[in-house]
Amino acid sequence: SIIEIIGAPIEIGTSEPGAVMGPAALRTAGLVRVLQELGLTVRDGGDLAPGCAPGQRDLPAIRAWMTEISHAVEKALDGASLPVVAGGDHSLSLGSIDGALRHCGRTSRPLFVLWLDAHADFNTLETSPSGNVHGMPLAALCGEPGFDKLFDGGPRPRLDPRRVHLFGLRSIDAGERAIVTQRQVNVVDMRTIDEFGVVAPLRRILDRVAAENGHLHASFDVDFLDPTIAPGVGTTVPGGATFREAHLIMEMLCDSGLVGSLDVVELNPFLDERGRSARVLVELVASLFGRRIIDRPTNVPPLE
Ligand code: DIR
Ligand code: MN
Ligand code: MN
Ligand code: MN
Repeated sequence: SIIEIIGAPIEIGTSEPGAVMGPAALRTAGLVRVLQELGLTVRDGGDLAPGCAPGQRDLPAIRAWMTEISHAVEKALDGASLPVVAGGDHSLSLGSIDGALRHCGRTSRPLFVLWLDAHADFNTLETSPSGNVHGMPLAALCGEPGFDKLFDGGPRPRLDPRRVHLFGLRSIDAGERAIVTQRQVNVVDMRTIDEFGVVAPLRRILDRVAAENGHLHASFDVDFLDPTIAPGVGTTVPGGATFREAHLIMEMLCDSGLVGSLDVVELNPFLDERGRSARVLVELVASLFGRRIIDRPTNVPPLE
């Protein structure tokens, strides 16, 4: 299918300026070119522009952005394209997942979310220590109370927290921790990855999505990666995924054929070191969309 790049230059959800430059840095690092080199058809419609001043961080601006992002993602999916939302801070997932939920509702497929992130992003306005919306999108999407003003009004689809898979978690606030547990959100934290690696836990998730014929939305926060390979993000947390772990995850996602939509979020070029993080992200996206060292039989059996 056609890959549709949707630029969402926002930093309304974070207190660290610079994420507005994310989409531009991803393009500069070759996001469109690497996908074209794989023989894929890429449509880059440029950046969304809902008409608020850049840097505007009030509620009407958030609502305008989320509505715009949601519509763009829904439209791409309805047209059988695969949307890649290039951010911009993680609040953009309020829009992208809302759009994916609307599409899935119409096609009666369950939506699963793979949240590759050091954080759970499950804070509510009450539990958030920072007040930053990029730490809240999953809580809002899953219907925790207090978020109605972030959305357009009108009925909105809810994300099932039991279909959310946090992956790479290593920083969680006390209040959101209680909610994550109570709502039965699935968690593959860094301890699990240290003990079992990425392959076994990810295979379980992918098997589940396949068994339920689900649409998988992958949301990739730069801080999932270790800061030594990706310093260009406002909230680095030590002990993140290595390049090889992240790369293997992308290859497994590619082999699964299950990813129907993707966010690439939180890249902050202002904090990056000479484009390093942007280039790593582009490499990873290329692997997700089929770049491989050499072709191999699908479903390579586990070495036992
Ligand atoms: C923190 C940081 N839990 C907060 N969250 C981030 O502000 O709610 N998410 N950085 O990616
Ligand atoms: Mn579809
Ligand atoms: Mn995040
Ligand atoms: Mn994060």
